[in-house]
Amino acid sequence: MSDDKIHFNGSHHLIHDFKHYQTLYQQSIDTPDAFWGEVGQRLDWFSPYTTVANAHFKDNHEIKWYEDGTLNACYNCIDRHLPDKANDTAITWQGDNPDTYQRITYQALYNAVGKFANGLKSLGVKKGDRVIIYLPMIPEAAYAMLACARIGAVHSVVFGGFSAESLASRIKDCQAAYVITADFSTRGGKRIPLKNNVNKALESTSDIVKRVITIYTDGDNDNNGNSGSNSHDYSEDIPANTEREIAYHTLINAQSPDCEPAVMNAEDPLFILYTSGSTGTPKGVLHTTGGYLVYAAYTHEVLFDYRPGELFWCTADVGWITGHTYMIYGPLANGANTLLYEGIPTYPTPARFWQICEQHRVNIFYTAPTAIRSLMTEGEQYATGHNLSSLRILGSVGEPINVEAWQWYHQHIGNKTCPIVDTWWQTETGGHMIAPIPYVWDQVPGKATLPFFGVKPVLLDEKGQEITAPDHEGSLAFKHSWPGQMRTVYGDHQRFIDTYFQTFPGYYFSGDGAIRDADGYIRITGRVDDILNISGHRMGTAELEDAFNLHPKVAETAVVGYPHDIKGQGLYVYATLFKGETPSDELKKELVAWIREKIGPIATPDKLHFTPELPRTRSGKIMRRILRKIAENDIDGIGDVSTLANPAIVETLIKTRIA
Ligand code: 6R9
Repeated sequence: MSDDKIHFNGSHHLIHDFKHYQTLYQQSIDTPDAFWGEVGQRLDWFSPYTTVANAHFKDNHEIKWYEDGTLNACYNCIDRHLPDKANDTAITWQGDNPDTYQRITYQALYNAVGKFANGLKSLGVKKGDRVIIYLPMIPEAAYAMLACARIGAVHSVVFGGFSAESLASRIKDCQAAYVITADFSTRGGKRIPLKNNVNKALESTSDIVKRVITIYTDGDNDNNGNSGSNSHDYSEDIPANTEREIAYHTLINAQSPDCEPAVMNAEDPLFILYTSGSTGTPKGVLHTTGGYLVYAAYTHEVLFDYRPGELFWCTADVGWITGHTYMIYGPLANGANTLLYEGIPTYPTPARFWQICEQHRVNIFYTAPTAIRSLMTEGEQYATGHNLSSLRILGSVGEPINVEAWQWYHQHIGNKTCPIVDTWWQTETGGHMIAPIPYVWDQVPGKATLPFFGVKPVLLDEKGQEITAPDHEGSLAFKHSWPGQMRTVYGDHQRFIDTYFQTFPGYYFSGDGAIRDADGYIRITGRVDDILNISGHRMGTAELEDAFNLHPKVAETAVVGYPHDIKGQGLYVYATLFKGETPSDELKKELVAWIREKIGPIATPDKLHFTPELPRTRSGKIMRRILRKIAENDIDGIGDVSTLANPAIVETLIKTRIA
């Protein structure tokens, strides 16, 4: 069945029309080496590659692209633009405070990154060392990532909303001897202490972490691109171990801005980013240098139709893959002007996003459906009160966009003239996989539509057979590698194989379900595994349950998602207690505080349901399907429960369901 399509007037600067896309797409599938060999030329290589793809979805599951080429990601994001763009803005930084912003030119970026890189070197950071970056959305977050890339250190950015314990587990997993942080994060007018979390994390990682670099943020960002007075007396804030601690401004003060970029092999690691899986602790998704950067830059240019001089704003936090690929690496590799916003969508008012779009004349705006839905409930008057005429392209990422949110975005933000690029991809894929190329084909609200070049999606049935008939839902998998694909789970290649290639041998399995219409347009239906997507944040139910179960009063938990108007999915937690413990509002509060400390505020349950037991099969397996139905209030959908070991509990759960 085909839906009504929406047409946007305009033309793409690279892809002339649909036929052109089809021709290029076919080439990219039939002759990937030729196709990606040419695309790879968009980067500057120190020594050229002579091979392109060497990737296997079987046997050793080794994925290599451009494997004998050498390059440096930071050089590609900065140095090579200097001859033409030294005085062009690379980063437009907008502070949480509406009066505070900076325009950082490519030259200023070069200087800041070079000093930081030399500073890191002076502390002993070497090629291959892991560096944890735990920072708010300040320019130094970009400097830190690029400085690592410059010297070949492997950064791992940890989202500032994660707790001390989450931070510690990541430090341990990748054995990071260096941590870069800030005293505070400022969001919505409030200062949230970050360094305190680092101090707490250090209690269990002091044998691993050698140096901690702290950026003191108070009042040192002004509107002239001058960041960093050195007036802060940091001695009072710093706990005992002064040998380990160093203030950022002290570190970079006397450094030269010139730092020779390290010569990296295309397959040398660029970064590790932790993401939730359906089992166990978060996985360290490893991306390497050459393929990732080619893919980031190319998808950024094609899918946003990015043109020189335009201002591109991706609202994601730097702690997520979207912040890596479409706030930092993609745009800067393309010599773009990329906007970094420190604050939240609703401060000082729900007009903030639109006020920033107007103030800085944003051309391309990329955000998550959850943000659109929450601003939608505030009313369109916040948007209509601003001049949004600079906007040309809109984007969506992180979760399926519902038709209502799509229409609101289209009408009130895009003035019905801006294509909406609904981009489906994952931390693991490095960049966009399925999304409409703006102007090149007509769109259907809620459909990510067609694959990007080189991407061969298939829908598989339970037996692993490819579904070719239209309008049948299946598991979304991919037949061939693409340059931006993750290479391994850091330190655990077997986990990489088990997670992504075991369900359907020979394919990369995404964990998502999808349905394809007669035009080949794909609509993503959501995760088919035990991963939740709360406000576009990925969370594994197993990881959450493990954290709850550590609480001394909790015997067992089962965490499921249910449809939530704004967050997409809400978090419903069923908990059983140890004998002698009684459910109470007090205990509820205790458990909420517990999970916020174990994982972070993003894991705060929406509903917490105490129950004497969980429904189980005779073999003892928790019946999550039933728990999901109850959470969704789909009581009719529960079906037959007579085969359960304890069928009576279902009735009790329905009666005590948290509405
Ligand atoms: C980039 C990012 C990945 C999961 C993915 C899927 C969901 C992302 C989507 C989407 C429908 C879209 N997802 N984009 N679902 N439409 N346009 O979000 O990475 O945090 O790893 O999440 O997010 O379920 O599998 P990540």
